Amino acid sequence: MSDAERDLAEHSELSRRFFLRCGAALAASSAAFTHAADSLPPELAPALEKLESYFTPQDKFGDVSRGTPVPHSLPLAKRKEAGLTRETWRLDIVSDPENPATLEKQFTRKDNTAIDFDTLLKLGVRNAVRFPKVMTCLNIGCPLGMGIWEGVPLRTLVWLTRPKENLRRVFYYGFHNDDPKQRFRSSLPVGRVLEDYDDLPPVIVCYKLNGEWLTPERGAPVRIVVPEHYGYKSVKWLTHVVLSNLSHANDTYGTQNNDVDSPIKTFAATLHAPDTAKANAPIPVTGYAQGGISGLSKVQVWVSPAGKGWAEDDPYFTTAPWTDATILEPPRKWGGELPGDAVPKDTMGFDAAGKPKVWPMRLAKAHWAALLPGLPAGAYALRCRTIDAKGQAQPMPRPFKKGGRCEIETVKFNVE
Ligand SMILES: Nc1nc2c(c(=O)[nH]1)N[C@H]1C(S)=C(S)[C@@H](COP(=O)(O)O)O[C@H]1N2
Ligand SMILES: [Mo]
Repeated sequence: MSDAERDLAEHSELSRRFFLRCGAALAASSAAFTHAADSLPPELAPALEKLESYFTPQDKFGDVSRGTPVPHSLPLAKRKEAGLTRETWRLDIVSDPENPATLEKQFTRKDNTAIDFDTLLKLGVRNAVRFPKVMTCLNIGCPLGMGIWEGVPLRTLVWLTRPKENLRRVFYYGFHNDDPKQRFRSSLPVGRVLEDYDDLPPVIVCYKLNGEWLTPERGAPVRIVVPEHYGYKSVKWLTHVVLSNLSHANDTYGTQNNDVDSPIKTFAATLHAPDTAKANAPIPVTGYAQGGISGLSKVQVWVSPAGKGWAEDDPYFTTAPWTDATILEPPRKWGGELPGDAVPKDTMGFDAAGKPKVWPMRLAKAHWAALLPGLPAGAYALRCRTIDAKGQAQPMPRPFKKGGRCEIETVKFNVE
């Protein structure tokens, strides 16, 4: 089995279905980018019309949820009983019995003091935030979806316990059929929960996506969302927050050889690339780039004759004749089933008119296009890569797969 196959096999049947849907979502998309791309060569128009929408409708997200059965597949009566509806949801916030933090107060179902959904929404009146973020699984090469996530900063809930000392880590988990073996846990240093350094949005206890309540599949009624991290930190069907004096990460994902301290990487991939192209006619190509923690400044492409090797001491093709693709402007239509197709008021990173303050956005997707010059008949390899905002070419500075997929994509095609 190849590494890619093994990764795939590690995931559920659901993720296999997701891969099939990746292509389907593209075919079903609307011409969101045509206006913004008016200045591009007309040969690109048909490919631009087929681009996916910028934001992803909740039910078009990829799903890699664990659980037998997966919690969102439970019938409504069961979900009610499990606290997976807005009316029945309860959140315990407790000290870790094994590494106790010193708290003045704890909130538990047992004592009938657990936080309910109304209380969460009341805290949201003054504290709620929303921000755009791409949801990507560390183990999968293509993002699961792009959304605007809304909720209450996790620290607002942490402060309710009036912590005094011995608090170094916050971990949290969600409903998994009351089976400790199925529990999916993630964690953060308390410093990250309490403070938003490097201009990051807060870690949130999230209840809305793209302006609507979370759907069961996206983690309803409440999930964690961590802006700068891969999906495994954003635990769904949240039931427990545990305040701990542990000094290191204790994520479920860490037990599977993943690097759980690596934030989202910058990388590019194609969406529309040719299987076969006509000789000596320009070739339209489109794709997306994920802006990681180090931002995104450029997307580049390079076509070379297939099968020809490259210098062994240059595994990342740094000396190849790459050329710049065009990063598309913000789309005319946002998609994602946003009410009125408008970015909700006060979304972080957007101005009062609902326009992004900077573009491309960090920790988000952008789309790109390139018109490759005509080629003589033959077999070719198309590659694309990003340059991040610090000038680092993909896959550097963190090329390791278990810190987030970012290998340079290769698409083979023929010219006839
Ligand atoms: N409770 C729970 N939360 C979870 C998971 C899970 O299996 N159970 N999977 C995680 C992983 S590995 C990813 S990549 C994201 C995916 O989020 P999405 O389903 O909204 O796309 O959810 C995360 N949250
Ligand atoms: Mo994941």
